[in-house]
Amino acid sequence: DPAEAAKRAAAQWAASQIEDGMKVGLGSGSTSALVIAEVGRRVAEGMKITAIATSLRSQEQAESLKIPMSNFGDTPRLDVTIDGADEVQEGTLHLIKGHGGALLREKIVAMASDKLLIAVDPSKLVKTLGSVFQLPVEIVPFGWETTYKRLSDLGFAPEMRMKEDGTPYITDGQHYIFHCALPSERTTEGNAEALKHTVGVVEHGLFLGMANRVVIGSPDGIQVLEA
Ligand code: DER
Repeated sequence: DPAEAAKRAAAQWAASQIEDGMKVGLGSGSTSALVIAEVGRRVAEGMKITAIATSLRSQEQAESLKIPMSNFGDTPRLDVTIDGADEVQEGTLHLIKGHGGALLREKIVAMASDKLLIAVDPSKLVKTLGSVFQLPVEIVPFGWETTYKRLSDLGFAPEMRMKEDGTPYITDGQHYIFHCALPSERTTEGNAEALKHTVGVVEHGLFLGMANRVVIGSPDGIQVLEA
């Protein structure tokens, strides 16, 4: 499967950027799972790192691989976080993240990191954000109907993310996720601001100006984009 090979190439290169003694943020999603597997292999060979995960699922995978885990009480800053993305905008390296449901912890961990390295397959590169994916937005469950209305009135056309059983998806942080459109009447930054200032919104999946490097895997190698 060429997409799998591309993800694997990106993940392995990203994991190779980790140096002994580093404090590392571990991302969420299928590409990050390949990164964590590679990090686990290197830890088994003697690499010394401490890590903080961006989701319970990534935490469980890392612990199963005996990757030493820490927390922000003991480790307030990280040297690098390696994560995936749903969309990477060519040129700006702005990201849409969150389709793995982990955007809140991903953004908190990314903000505590000196460097953010994103590993993707080529399908994630877009010219305009929102062209392939809608934007995930994390919402407080209490009064979600009122937040839904506020976001609708702002043109975001929110849709509740549901589980197979027909109940709302619940994040690690015990919140809901709305999938939103990006109204063209505002700039990307304008939409990010409007979301952040909407009561009931916890966080959104626009990671603007946060990625330092993006590694794009392909079946015959990798390409690295620098911010
Ligand atoms: O939720 C996220 O931002 C994750 O990084 C995820 O969406 C990336 O997806 P992947 O499974 O294609 O790596």
